[in-house]
Parts: sequence; C-alpha cells; structure tokens
Amino acid sequence: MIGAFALLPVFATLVQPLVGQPGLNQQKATGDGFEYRLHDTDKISPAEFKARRMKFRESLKPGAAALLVTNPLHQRSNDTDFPFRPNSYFWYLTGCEEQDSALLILKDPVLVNGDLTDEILFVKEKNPSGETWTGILMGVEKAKEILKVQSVQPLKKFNDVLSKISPTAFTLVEQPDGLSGSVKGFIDFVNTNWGKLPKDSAPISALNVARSIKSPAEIDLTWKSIKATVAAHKEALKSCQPGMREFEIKSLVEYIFGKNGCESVAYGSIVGSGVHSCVLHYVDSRKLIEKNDMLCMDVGGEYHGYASDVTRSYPANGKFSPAQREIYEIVREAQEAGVQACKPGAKFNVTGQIAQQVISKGLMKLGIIKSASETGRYFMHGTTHYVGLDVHDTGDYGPLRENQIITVEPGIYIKEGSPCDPKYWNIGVRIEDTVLITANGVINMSGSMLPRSISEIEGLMAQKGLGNFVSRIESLSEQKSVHHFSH
Ligand SMILES: [Mn+2]
Repeated sequence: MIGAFALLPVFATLVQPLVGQPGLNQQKATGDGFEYRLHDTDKISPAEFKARRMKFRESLKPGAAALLVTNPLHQRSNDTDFPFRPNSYFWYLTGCEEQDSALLILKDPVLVNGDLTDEILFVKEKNPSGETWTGILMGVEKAKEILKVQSVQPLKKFNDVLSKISPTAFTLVEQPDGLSGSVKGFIDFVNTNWGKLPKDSAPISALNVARSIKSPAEIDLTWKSIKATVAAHKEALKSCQPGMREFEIKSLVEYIFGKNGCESVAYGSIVGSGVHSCVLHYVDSRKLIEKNDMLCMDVGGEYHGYASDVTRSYPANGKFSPAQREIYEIVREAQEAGVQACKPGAKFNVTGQIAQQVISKGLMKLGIIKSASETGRYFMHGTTHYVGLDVHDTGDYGPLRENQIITVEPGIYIKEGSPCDPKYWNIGVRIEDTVLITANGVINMSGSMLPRSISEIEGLMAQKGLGNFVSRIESLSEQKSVHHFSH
C-alpha cells in the first residue's frame, strides 16, 4: 500500500469539498461511538478457529515458528484502492478481516509481556481520526475479545516480540505478489532475522489438506453462497433477452449476490455471449447480446469468505436452436455422469476422464471430430477443482474425501472458423455445479436448486425477471454495438 495513512492529510483536503460537509476534516475525532461492532451472527466461531490453529500447530516441528500474513491493501489508482479481501490462509486460522495483520504460531510457548503464549496476532491499533476516513478498527482489546487468540499485540510490537524468539525452523505463509506496507515489513523482518533457519513447507501442505475438508459450519456458509448464486442465475435466465448488453446480466447477477448477503463475487463474473461464449475466462462484458447468441454464464458469490462456482449456458432468445441443443445435450450428459461418479475414494480427476469419454463420443457422432485425439480442440480445460475460501481452493488432489466441496464443469467451445459445420460456430457451452462429497456419494448443491435440462431452462427463460423491469438510460440504449463477428 502506498499508505492510506500517509496520504490522509492530502486526501482530506482533496475530498473534503466533495463530502459536502464543510469543516468535517477539522472536527476533532474523539472516537466516541467508534466501537467495533459485529453485524453478522453466522460467522465461523472463535472455538473453530482455535481448533484449526491447534491442528496447524501439530504440523510444526519442535521449536518451530510459522508466520501467516494477510493481504495488504492494493492501490487501484491515485487514492482509490481495490476492495480489501483477507488472505485465505490467514483468514482460515484467525477469522481476522483487517488488513496489515499477521499471525505468529509457535510450536512451544514463549513469554510475551509476562504471558506464556504459543499464538500471537498482530493488529492495527485504534486510531479514531484515521478510522473516520477508512473504517472502524477492532484494535487490540476488541480483537482479543472477538477472535479469542491468546495474545493480541499492536503492529508496532512486531519486531520487538519477534526479536525475542529464536525458532529452530520457520514456515512463512504469504501472498506471493504485490506485498507492500506493514505486511511487507513483517516479511522483510523475518527474512532478515530468520532467513538462515531451515524452511519447512510441510505445515503449508497440511493446511492445504485441512482447508479442503469442510466443517459443518463451512458447509453451511457454502450453502448460503450457493443459494445466492442460484437465485442470481435464475434471475439472469428470466431476464436475458436479445438487445441487452452482457454487462446488464452481469450487474443483475452481482446485485442478487449482494441482496442475499454476499460480500463479494468469488471471482470475476463471466457473462459471454456469441463469440464470447467460447472465451473461458471472459470478463469484458460490453457486447450486445444478439438473438442467435449462446450465452455462457459462469458466476458465483462469496458469502463470509466461502465461494460458489456455477455455470449455465443458454440461448439468448430463450429457445435452443437444433445445433445449440446438440452441443448442450453432450455437455449435459458429460456433467451428470461426472457428478454421479463423485464419491469418497474416487480419483480426483474421475469427472474429467468421464467427461472426456462422453464428449469425444458425442462430437464424433455429430461429425465435428473424427477421432478422440481431436477432443482437446473443443474441450480444453479440467473439470474439477476444490471450492472453499478460494474459488480454486487448496487440497492435495488425492482421492476424493467426505466433506470436500468441488466443481464438476465440462464444456464444449466451438470457435468461428473451426473445421466443422459452421452451424456449430460460436457455440460455447459449459455446465458447472458445486457439489459436496458425502459419506456415500455426492450432493449436487447448486444442481439441486438450479435447472440444467433444456425444457426447464426454456421454461425459466419464458418468464420475466428483475432485469426486465429496470430500464437503461436512453443514451446508452442508443449505442450501436460493434459487430466483429457475424454469420
Ligand atoms: Mn470452476
């Protein structure tokens, strides 16, 4: 971070007139009423975070230490920043959602300010005048009360505390790029002081596996995320019609996420029409949706940190053309076969192998390919990843285990100019659900609520949705779309 606090005097001067309250920045912030408050009652409990830390500590070698840092704030432009989102490893062990924080976990307890402790959380101190601009902080006392980490210390004590510890080995869990501000200071300090110690990555591997096995509370939050995502998909299916822009569908979806309590999208929403249905991670969303377009919509909300990842593909005009239908049915069959193959003990890539077979056979039957070896031209991605605090969550990619949450997402993408009948060009179809591995098999979390069959999708699209009741401002409606591709 360039330093929100360093910039504050300038920022205050620049922004003050816009705020429209003369003298606001001259007011003395007393901190009265600036007590940190929780507004949600369904977050993971401090006891669960504590149990996670205890389990993580077991993976440390005798005398070892592990430092986990969260993300810094990333500058967007001038004095605006990207929305802050905690580092998932750090969040998983602390529940702490404040930037510039760090967690030190020790195998063996040490004395800190007279208290014996094996876990120390470093957080920002209360600073009412700063908080007036950037939000109310927990501060040391409240952080201890809310998060129940044994020892909570102010950031400024970091070097002091760490100077007194001499671990035998060292694990650093950090965000790989873009480090700045306090977080960079922490890492520089430990690299300078502990850099010659043996580095141990085994605790990170253990943490990766732990994160992949979801607790009941984590499954609960994932259900909330999925319900919001399913609601968004349904609203988009009902609202979509030719003449809209991709961004209308995208913003509608993101509104429904927020309406249902999601703090964020779990990843950049993908709403690709026509040629863009064949772009796997399409994000521009400016194109006009045209009547013969296929849409591939891969969107998921994030609720209290937990992602969902769901894709539906549908015709812009609400009725599948024969060619769209042919491609869709192959993907549909591949996806359902993949979901059914999920159970504890199955290979991680079982869904991929099955999808590959179904799609090869289907494309050959339509004459789009001549041999299975050509399948990769139209189906070029994996079908499964873990889902959790990250949409592509951590895990060991070993056999599937009970309480893992994964996706099943085969697809077929036929770009314009492909060596096949042009009636298939610009058809991109992906069907993706987020599923839970259970003791006996699988629960298709999103698929249990969001239709996949052609008749059900056409049925939903025949209805009106929220997006049909909010009109765009005139000037925008008149914009002409640039037709890069037509047929
Ligand atoms: Mn996915």
